[in-house]
Amino acid sequence: MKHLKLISLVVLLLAVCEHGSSQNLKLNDLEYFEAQGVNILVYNNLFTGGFNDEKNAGIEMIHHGVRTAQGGAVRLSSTPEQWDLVPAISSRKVDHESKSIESVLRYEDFDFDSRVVVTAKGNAVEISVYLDKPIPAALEGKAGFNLEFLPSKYWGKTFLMDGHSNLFPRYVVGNTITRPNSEKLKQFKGYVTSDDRGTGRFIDPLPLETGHTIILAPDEPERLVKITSHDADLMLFDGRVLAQNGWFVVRSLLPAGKTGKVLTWTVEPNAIKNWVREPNIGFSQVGYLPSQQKVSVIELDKKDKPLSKASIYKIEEDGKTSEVFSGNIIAWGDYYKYHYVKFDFSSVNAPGIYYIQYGNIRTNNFLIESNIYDKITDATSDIWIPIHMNHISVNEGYRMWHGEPFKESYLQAPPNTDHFDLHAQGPSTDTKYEPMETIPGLNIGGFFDAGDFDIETGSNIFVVQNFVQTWEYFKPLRDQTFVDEKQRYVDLHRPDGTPDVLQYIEHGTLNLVAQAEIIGHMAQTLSNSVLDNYHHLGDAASITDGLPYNPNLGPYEVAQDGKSSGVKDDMWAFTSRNPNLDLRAAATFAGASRALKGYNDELSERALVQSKRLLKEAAELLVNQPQNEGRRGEGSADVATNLQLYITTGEQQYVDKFQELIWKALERKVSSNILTAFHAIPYMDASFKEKLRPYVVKYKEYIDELEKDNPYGVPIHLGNWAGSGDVVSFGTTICFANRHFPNIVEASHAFKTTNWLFGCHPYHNYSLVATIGAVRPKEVFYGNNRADFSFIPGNVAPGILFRQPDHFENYDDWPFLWGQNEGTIGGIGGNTNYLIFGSAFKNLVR
Ligand SMILES: [Ca+2]
Ligand SMILES: [Ca+2]
Ligand SMILES: [Ca+2]
Repeated sequence: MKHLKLISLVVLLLAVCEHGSSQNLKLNDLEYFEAQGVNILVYNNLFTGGFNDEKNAGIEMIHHGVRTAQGGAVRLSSTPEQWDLVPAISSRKVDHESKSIESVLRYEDFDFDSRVVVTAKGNAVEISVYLDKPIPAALEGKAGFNLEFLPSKYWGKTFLMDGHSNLFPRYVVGNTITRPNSEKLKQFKGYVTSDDRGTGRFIDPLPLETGHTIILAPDEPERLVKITSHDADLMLFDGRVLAQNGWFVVRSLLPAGKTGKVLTWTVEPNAIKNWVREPNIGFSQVGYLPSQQKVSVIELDKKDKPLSKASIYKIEEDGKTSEVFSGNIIAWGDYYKYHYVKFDFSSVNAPGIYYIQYGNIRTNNFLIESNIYDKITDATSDIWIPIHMNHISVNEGYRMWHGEPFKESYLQAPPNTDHFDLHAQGPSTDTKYEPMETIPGLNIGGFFDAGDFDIETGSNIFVVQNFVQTWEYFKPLRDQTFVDEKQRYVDLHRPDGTPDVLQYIEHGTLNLVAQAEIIGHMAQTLSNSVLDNYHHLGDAASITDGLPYNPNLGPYEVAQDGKSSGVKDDMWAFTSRNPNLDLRAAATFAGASRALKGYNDELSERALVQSKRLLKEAAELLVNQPQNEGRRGEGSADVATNLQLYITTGEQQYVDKFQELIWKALERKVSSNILTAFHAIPYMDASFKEKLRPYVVKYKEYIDELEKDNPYGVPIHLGNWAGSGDVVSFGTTICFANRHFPNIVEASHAFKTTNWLFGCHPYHNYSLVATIGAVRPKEVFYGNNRADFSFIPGNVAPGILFRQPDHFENYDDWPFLWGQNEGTIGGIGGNTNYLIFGSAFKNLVR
C-alpha cells in the first residue's frame, strides 16, 4: 500500500510539473509562441500595401481562441489609420535555442530601420526595440511601439493603469487636440484620410491613461493581459476617435537620440488553467430536408477528448423535449489548429424542431421540413440587391436607406492618376473630355460595388450577366420591389407588377449603356476622387454635395445660383480604354438586350447597338494592339465572353474561339472552368457534351478529393479574402453538373455548399448569409451600415478567413474586417452569384 501511494504521489508531482510548464510560452514549429490558451504571433502575417492595415498583421495575439491583439510594430502615430504608413518586415529570424524571433522593420520613406526582438520569458514575452541609428528627426515624438486590442472584446471591461482602475469605453468619446498639418506625416502614397474643412489642422488623439503597468481586463480571465515597461511610458489610446475601425492602442514613444536597446515591454497574457476551447458544433442553421443527408462537423481543441456519442432532441408542441436519436461520433482528423469529428443524424427524418446535444452543449434549434430552402434567396433579391442600386433613392417602410447619390455626375479623371481602389488613369483620357471636365449623364443606374459606393464596371458587367442568366434559366417572376427610374425611387416590399430581376437588369444596363454611349467605351470605374469620402459610412447621397465642382469658387464655397460648389468631392470617371472590358460589355449588352425585349424595348435596342459597335471596335483594337494579344483569350472571362458572343451573334468565329479556349482551360484547371462549359451545352451539338464527359469525371474526382482535404468537403480558400464565393461557385457548378450529368455528379454534393454557408464551418456555427438561418445568422457584416454594427439582409459574408499559419476566424461582434465580413455585388464572391446558386439549388431540390 505504501509503495502504491508513493507511485501515485510521483504521478501527481509529474502532473503538477507538466501543468506548470505548460503555462510557459514555447516557440513552436509553426514559428509562433504557444501555451494552451495563448498564441503570440510575430510577423507571421505581414502588413501589405494597397488597402494597407487590415488589422491582420504585425505582432498578434490569439487569446483563448480569439485574435484579440494585432498590429504590434513600430508605428508612426498613436492610432494608425488604414492608409497610414506601415513597416516592411525586411527580415525575420527565428531562434529556437534562445526562444526568440527577431525582425527588422523598415520605413522606406524615412530610411528608418528598427529591430524588434520578441523572446519567451516564462509565461510572458519580452518585446524589445533596438536601433542602430537614432530615429530620424522627422520621426521624433512620432515613432513608437504600438500594440492594438480589439474593442469589442474589451469594451465594458476594466483596466488598471499603475493600479488606477478604469473602464474601456463602449463608444469613443474622444480626447483630442488639433495640430497644424505641417506636423502630420504623409499617408500612403500621399493620400489624406480626412477633410480638415479648410482649417489646415489635423486631429491628434490624446491618451486615455499613461503609466508603466497596464492590466487589461483583470475582470475577465480570458482577456486579461499585463503589459509592463520600466524604461518608457505606456499610453492607452482609443483608435476609434479617428476611424470607426480603430482599435484600442497601447503605445510607447521611442526615445530621441538613442541607439541600442531603446525600449522593452513585458507582455504577460493570462492563460486559464487547463483551458480547453468549447466545441464548435457545425450544422445548417437553415435546417434540413427530411430526406437529405445530415452531418454535423464538430470542431474540437486538440486537447479536448472527443465524446463517443451525440444526440438529437425534438421539441414537441407542448414545449417538452425528448431524445429521438443517439449516434456515434466518427473521427475525421486534424485540420490546421483543431481536431474534427462528425456526427451523422441522417436517419432523423420526421419534420419538426430539433437541436443537437453534444456532452453538456445544446445547440440552438433547427428545422427539418420540406420547405426550408424555399426562401434562401429572398432577402438577397428583395433587400440586399435593391439597397445597392446607385443613382436612385431607396426606401423601406419608415426607413430611407439612401437618397439619390452623385447628382453632379462624374468628372473626367486626369491622366496619369493612381487610385486608392486599385485603378489608374493612363497617359491620356481616351475620351473627348478635358481632364476634370464634368461628363454629364453617367449618374444613372448601376450598382454599388460592395461596402463602398463606386461603380466597378467589370463587376457591374458580371451583375447584369448574372441577372440575365438568372432570368433566362429560371424566369423568376418574384415582384416585391417598386422601381421607378423616372422618379428615381425604389420602395422595398411594394410590388409594382414587374418582375424585380427585369428591373435589376434594366438598372444595371442603364449605367453600362450610358458609359458606352457617352464615353464611347467602358470606363474602368466611376469612383471617388478623394480618399476622405471613399471610406464614407452613412447615406450614399451625402458622399458628395450633388453640385458640380467649380474651380472658380473657393474651397467649401457654394455659387450664388446654388448650382455649383468649390468642394472637391465629385467622383471621377476612369476612362482608359480596355478592349477586353469592351468585349465583355458587348457580350453582356447582347444578353441584356434579349432579356429587356418586350419590357423596355428602347433600352433593349440601345444595348444591342452598343453591343455591335463595341464588338467591332474592340476586335479591331485588339488586332492593332499587339501588346493585348497575350492577354486575349487567356483568362476564364475570355472563354465565357466568346461563348456569350456566340450565343448572341451565332457567328462561327466566336464558337471556334470558344472551342479552342475551353478545352485548354479545362486542361489547365477543370474546377474553375467547367461551369462555363456547362453553360455552353444547350448551344452546342451532342459531340460537345460527349467530349466534356471525361472532364466531368475528373471534376467528380476533385469533389471526392475535397472530402480528404478538409472535414467540410468544400474548397477552402486561404487567401486574404475569405472563400464563401468559391464555395458558392462550387455549389453552382455541382447543380449544373447534376443537371447535365446526373449519373456522374450526384445532387447531394450541392448540400455541402448550403451546409457551409448556413453554419457548418470552422470558428463558429452562425449562418454566413445575413438574416438567413432560422435562429442564428451572423449579426454583423461589413456593409455600408457597418458603423452601426449591423447588416444588410441577404448579404453573403466572405466568411471564414485564414490567418497564417493555422488560424481560421470570423468576427461576429466586429464588422470592420472586409476579408471576412464584406459583401460584394458581382465578381467571384458576389451576392448576385449567390442568387444564381440559390436559384439553381432550389431547382435541384425540386
Ligand atoms: Ca470599390
Ligand atoms: Ca417589381
Ligand atoms: Ca460636388
